[in-house]
Amino acid sequence: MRIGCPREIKNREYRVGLTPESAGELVANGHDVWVESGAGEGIGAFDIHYTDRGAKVVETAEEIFANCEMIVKVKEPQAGERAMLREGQLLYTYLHLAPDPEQTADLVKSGCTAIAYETVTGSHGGLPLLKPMSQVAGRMSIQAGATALEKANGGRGVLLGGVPGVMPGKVVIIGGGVVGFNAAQMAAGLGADTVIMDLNPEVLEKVGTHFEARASTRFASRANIEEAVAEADLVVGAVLVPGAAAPRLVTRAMLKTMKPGAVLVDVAIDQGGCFETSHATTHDEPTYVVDDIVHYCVANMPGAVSRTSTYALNNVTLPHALRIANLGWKEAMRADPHLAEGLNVHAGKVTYPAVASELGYEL
Ligand code: PYR
Repeated sequence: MRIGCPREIKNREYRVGLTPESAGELVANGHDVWVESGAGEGIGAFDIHYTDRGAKVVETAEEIFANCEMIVKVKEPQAGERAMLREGQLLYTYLHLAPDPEQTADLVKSGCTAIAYETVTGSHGGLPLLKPMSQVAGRMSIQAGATALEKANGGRGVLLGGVPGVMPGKVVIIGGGVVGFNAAQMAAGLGADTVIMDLNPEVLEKVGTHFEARASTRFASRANIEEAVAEADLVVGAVLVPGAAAPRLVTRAMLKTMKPGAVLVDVAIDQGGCFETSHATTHDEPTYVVDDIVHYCVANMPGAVSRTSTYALNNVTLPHALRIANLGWKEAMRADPHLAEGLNVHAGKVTYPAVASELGYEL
């Protein structure tokens, strides 16, 4: 199979779909790998690193989209990339279609077969192709929030860990899954007063047992969220309903009860965001203020730590990429129903139930 890896073009997206090592693994399995010149520069991988591993470097994304059977990326295809997708072409990347009707319509129109990393499931449960980026984003949410809390950045001038004689900041993390757990590790590690909220008693028990006295847990009822948010210096939105739009758990009315200069970091923004006042921002302009509350809603947080993120991502995407390339996507999905869960669009139809119901497509 000929596999193509274009340069990512989303704002400040420095990750790349294939590391040189992954490209080399595909080549060793008998496949042709075409990489756009400069695609790996954001992780310190140059064209020579790819050619050394047997990949071919081409000058433009157009050549890749025109000639490759499978396109491996990181972020959802941007409008210009979507216009180059062809009938029968395989797209393997993050998509986040539920909150993105335009992208969905373009993929349907293109006739391509689109596999979304974020809906592939795992034999031990969970979403293994989303997990490493959730770990990265969860960990980053605390450093992003800590920066936004600095007075010069619009925040209330609070140091999360405090200092001897001065109380630490209060971090409220809504969602105790992978993002929330990793956020809590960083917040508790800094010495912040950390609260993890979730609706699932088993999740509360698991995080409670893990963190013991270093963080507290609280049931995420509406009343409890209202109370916790009003006391917080930093709120991290870490909820996920697989493949579907995130529920809006913090309303605009709640902002009025918060401390001026407090910060919201919405890690669920890829799925539409879990704060009513969230809208996606970029690494160039990561924050905006609503009702005196600083919002950080960067949709591709892991892109900023591109090297760590790309290697973590390739660890989980490469095994499936190899199987798809070796067996063809249909056989690979027959052999592995967890991979089949990744199919979001095929031959002009939306195939993922949560996306179809969110956007009004027939399955
Ligand atoms: C990202 O890491 O950017 C995702 O879309 C999960």
